[in-house]
Amino acid sequence: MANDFFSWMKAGMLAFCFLFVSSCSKKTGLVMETAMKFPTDITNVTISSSGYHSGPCEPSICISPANNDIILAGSIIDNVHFSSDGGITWKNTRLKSPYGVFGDPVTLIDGTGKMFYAHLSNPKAKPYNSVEFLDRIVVQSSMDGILFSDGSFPEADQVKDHDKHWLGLDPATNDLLMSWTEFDKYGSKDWNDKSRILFSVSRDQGESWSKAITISQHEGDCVDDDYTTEGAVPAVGTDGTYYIVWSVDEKIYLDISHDKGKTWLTEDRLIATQPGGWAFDIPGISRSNGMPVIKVDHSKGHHRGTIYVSWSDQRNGKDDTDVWCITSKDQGKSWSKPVRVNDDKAGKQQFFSAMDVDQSTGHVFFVFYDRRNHKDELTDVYVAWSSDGGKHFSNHKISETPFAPSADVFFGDYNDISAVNGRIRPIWTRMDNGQLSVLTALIDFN
Ligand SMILES: [Ca+2]
Ligand SMILES: [Ca+2]
Ligand SMILES: [Ca+2]
Ligand SMILES: [Ca+2]
Repeated sequence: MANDFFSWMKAGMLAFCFLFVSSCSKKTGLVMETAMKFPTDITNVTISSSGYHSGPCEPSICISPANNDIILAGSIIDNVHFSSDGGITWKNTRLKSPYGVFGDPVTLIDGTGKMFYAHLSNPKAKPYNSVEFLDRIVVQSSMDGILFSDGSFPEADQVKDHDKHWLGLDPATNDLLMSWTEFDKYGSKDWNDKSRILFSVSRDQGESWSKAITISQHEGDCVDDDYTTEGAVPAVGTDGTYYIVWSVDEKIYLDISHDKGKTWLTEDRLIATQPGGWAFDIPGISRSNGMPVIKVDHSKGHHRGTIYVSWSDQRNGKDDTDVWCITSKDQGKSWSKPVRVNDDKAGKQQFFSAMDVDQSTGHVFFVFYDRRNHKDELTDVYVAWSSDGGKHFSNHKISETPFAPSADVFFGDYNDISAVNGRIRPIWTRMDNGQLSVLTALIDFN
């Protein structure tokens, strides 16, 4: 959503372990659990920090599937964070584009190592005050993480507003999928102004984009709240099926395309409820979203083909936000009941969740803020891990120290996590004495 920024084991070793585990686990399912242990020696790395009451937040991160030492991250409003040593050191630059760079950073690296940074537009540099503001979703590309193209985009449109995109990759073709929300008028409280989900695909590594099409059936409002059709995320199945999930009206919907995005379901599939909606209040946080994430297991592991959808909500009460995960093993036809990802007792806040699947193993990783250890607004960061297809989740505190956010400081809308070949890199925002920073943790299964 638009940012209220101004107003307020190394691969070889892992493959060996995986082969060992998968041959053993045919005899007993317990072997996989004991053979791989969550790393205990975890270091936090500060990627970037800046001035009082403003600074980097809302981070996105992606490890290159082509070279696990290469990592591209972004944070608002226009920050690029690049590492070539697996996240130990970072080079921070500012992204520029003739179309403007206005937050909602989404980074992705394809199978050839080409990097993408998608963001909101602001061509006239007049946020909220020009018809060009939010006229397109811009995708800038780079081969080195430093020099970026001006950007490509589905056709611009100065009548509507385009916001809250996510990218997905088809690992078989390197096609780039994008889904986002089209607002008739961003922020409008007029019920005649509607919101809907759009889709476009690039089949030439981000050089050009197909004409955007509307895929959602039920329109939402334009308030940028629970009844706004928002939080669309695309993913590709092992058979090339396209999937997109989003949230509206306290429900999570799935859309499916069997023809590479040309046509979609004419009735979107309701796959879960989200009591309280995707927008909710967390004490000490300026605003909080629990929008869904979708990932598919493309590994050769036991759970290959499983589709995972995760989100957070307040079904257990306003003081007890939880992270949820559902799975489908039949191409999205049927879904499991929601499983609670955080494993603490009831009554504490878990929020700002993100998820990724390590395609070398099919293991699923989540990152979220967690207040289970505190009676106040002190906040830790946890990573949860499932190696059994989303039935059980182990939880691990990965922040070295807790922090306390402040509701008068814009904290962004999300955190992120990337998992490739046993290398897990969450990214999150923290605050110390009014100063915002984004951090990662070095989590390596080796
Ligand atoms: Ca945002
Ligand atoms: Ca549809
Ligand atoms: Ca709500
Ligand atoms: Ca909770």
